[in-house]
This record gives sequence, C-alpha cells and structure tokens, in this order.
Amino acid sequence: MAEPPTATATAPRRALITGITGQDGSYLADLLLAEGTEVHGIVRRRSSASGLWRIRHIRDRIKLHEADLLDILSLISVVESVRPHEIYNLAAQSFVPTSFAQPILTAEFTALGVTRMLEAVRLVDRSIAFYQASSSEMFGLVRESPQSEATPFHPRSPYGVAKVYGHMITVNYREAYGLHACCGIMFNHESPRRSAEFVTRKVSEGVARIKHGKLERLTLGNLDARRDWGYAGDYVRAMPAMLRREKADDYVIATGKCHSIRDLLRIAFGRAGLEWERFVDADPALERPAEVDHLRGDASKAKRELGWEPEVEFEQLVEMMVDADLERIGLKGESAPGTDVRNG
Ligand code: NDP
Ligand code: GDR
Repeated sequence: MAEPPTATATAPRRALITGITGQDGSYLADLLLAEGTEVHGIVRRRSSASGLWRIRHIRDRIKLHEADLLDILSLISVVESVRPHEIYNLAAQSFVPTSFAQPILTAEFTALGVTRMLEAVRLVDRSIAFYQASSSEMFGLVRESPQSEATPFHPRSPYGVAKVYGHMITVNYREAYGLHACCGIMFNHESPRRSAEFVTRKVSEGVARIKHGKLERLTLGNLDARRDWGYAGDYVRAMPAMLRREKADDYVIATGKCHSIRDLLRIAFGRAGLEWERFVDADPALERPAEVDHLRGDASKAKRELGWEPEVEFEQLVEMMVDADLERIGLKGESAPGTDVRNG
C-alpha cells in the first residue's frame, strides 16, 4: 500500500473539495486558502465557464480537476493524483423540488455519489479524512424539537432520503473500515452566493427587481414553512473544525432559531422600504408533494466540542442578501442571477 499523505512544515495540507463551484464549496475554498491549505476542486464537464462565477475571484489560486460523481473511475483518478489529506464531499443535486422531478438522478448524485467517493478513499488511501455534507432535511417530519444528533430521521423528499443514505454509508465506512469520516448535519444556510431558486435568494432577488422596476410581483409556494437559517460563511468554519479532531464524529450545525417565510419577507421587503403584502402571491402549484414544515437545530455538541458558534444573525443575513442583489441588479440591469461574487 502507498504511503499515507502527511502535512509537514514544507509540504502544506492539501484539501480536495467536490462541489467547489457551489455556494458552500466557494466559501470553504476561501477559508482553506486563507489558512494556507492547498485547495483542489472537482468540477464536472461543462460547455461554458459561466458556472464558475463563485470561484472566479480565486481561480488562479486553486487547482480544478474534471470528474463526475457518476463516474467512479474519474473520482479514483483525481484522488490518486491529488493525494489530499482531506476530502470535503459537498457535491450533490441539492434542490428539493428537483428531487421530486428527478428522483433517480438525485439518488445517483446525492446518495450513490457518496459511496463512490468513499470507495475512492478506501481504495487509494484510508488515511484521508472525509467530510460528508449531511442535511437537516433528514429530520423531515420532525420527531422532536429542536433536532440534535440523536433525533430519528424521517425524510420527506427523494433528496432527504438520498441524504439519509449518504449519511449512513459514511457512518458505515467509519465503523467498517475505520475511515476518519465525519458528517456535518447542516441546517439551511444562505448567502449572496446562494443559487436563485432557493427561497431566501428568490426573495432577495425578487425584492431587488421589484425595487428597480423590473418585476411587478413575486410568486412563492408554502408561506407557512419555518426554517433555522444561518449564514454559509459561518457554517463552512465547522467543516474543517470537525474533520481535524482526533475522533471522527457527526455534528448538528444550526443557529437554534426558527423563522417563517413571512419573517423573511417582512425583513427583505422592509430593507428596500416596501411592504411585502402588496407584492407577494402564494401559488399552491409551487408547494411540494410532501413538505418539511419546520426545522430548528440543537448545535450544543458543536459548541461544546468544536467551539463553533454562528456569528451572523438572521436579520443581518437577509439584509446582506437584499443589499447585494439591490446593488447587482441596479448596476447591471437584468443580468443572469447570481453572477457577481463581490458581495459574497
Ligand atoms: P449547491 O447546489 O450550491 O452546489 C452543489 C455542487 O455540487 C455544485 O458545485 C455542483 O456542480 C456539484 N455537483 C452536482 N452534481 C455533481 C456531479 N454529478 N458531479 C460533480 N459535481 C456535482 O449546494 P450548496 O453549496 O448549498 O450545498 C453543499 C452541500 O451541502 C450539498 O451536498 C447540499 O446538499 C448540502 N447541504 C446544503 C445546505 C444548505 O443550506 N446550503 C444544508 C445542508 C446540506 P455544478 O456547478 O456543476 O452544478
Ligand atoms: P430547503 O430550501 O428545501 O429547505 O433545502 P428552500 O429554500 O428551497 O425551501 C425552504 C422552504 O421554503 C418554502 N418555499 C419555497 N421554496 C422555494 N425554493 N421556492 C419558493 O418559491 C418557495 N415558497 C415557499 C419551501 O416549501 C421550504 O419549506 C435547502 C437546500 O439547501 C438543501 O440542499 C439543504 O439540505 C436544506 O436546505 C437544509
């Protein structure tokens, strides 16, 4: 067997991020670069470079490798050539409504993709530390509140089911093969780099377009949903923190505070001096076949063992997102959503 990789004074730590082009991947890359880690990322083949907008500002400081969660040989080949100390498996089909429309593809990416990454680690070098992006969607129809590491899972979407699989297979490889594998059970986290289809960004962008006279009304689905929303920049700090502990374990990452879609609307429209009730419609066609009504996380284990705490409050987060979209749309007019990282 080949020598396991070790970081030394002369050879810096190497990290490999799947999903580096996504919201969390880009913030995690910023964080790891800032501490001096050599950052590698997996990207899937694309026909244009526009999907790289979140990492454009660090493009010359990271190394990108072409591979796909569907193709295990491509994953093994990248792990073999990079020989990372740490792998952060953030890639997934991450949008819940798409998981109802494409349940099989979601399972291939979000569930089996995890096994493919774990197999690459098992085959190439078992000493590589492995982080899996687990989700509060696993709690779904919640059995208790707030939800902790001990709360039973009851997922409510093909995405949630796929995440339960990804979570349990990671735990299994830790127990069966002794891999240093951790799962961060993260509650919703948002930012100006959030994709435009998720509700927070849909609202912040909608507010900005209404304010600039480019949209008349905003149509949403279930206005009664409640979530524990935090800031992505805070949440990525928990990833290396848990992965670098001596004992691999799983941690809930959350703010512990729950807000409604109506709270989100009130703060977001209020930031632009607008009353949300005058501009928002609810369309039952946008509701999900099965909904997760409310989520609130208990991150006391992360606080105790990792010293992790969120810094950005919900109101600050919403205002940060609205301000970023007001500026972007004001400056650029009707440009493609989320193509500017200056405010991220
Ligand atoms: P995004 O949707 O922003 O990013 C997903 C990433 O996965 C993108 O880089 C995407 O690449 C990549 N990807 C998708 N399919 C493949 C594939 N077949 N092969 C290679 N790469 C692929 O997600 P987030 O950054 O918000 O979330 C990161 C992870 O954390 C996800 O696993 C998500 O499910 C999970 N999570 C997120 C939470 C949140 O609130 N943000 C909360 C809990 C968990 P491309 O650019 O090519 O599309
Ligand atoms: P979620 O995030 O499904 O929790 O998954 P999303 O922002 O899509 O939905 C949150 C809640 O808002 C309600 N909602 C709407 N949602 C969207 N997208 N669009 C609407 O118009 C709308 N109207 C109301 C939804 O019904 C839902 O209750 C996110 C993703 O990042 C996952 O990958 C991650 O695992 C979980 O968070 C934790």
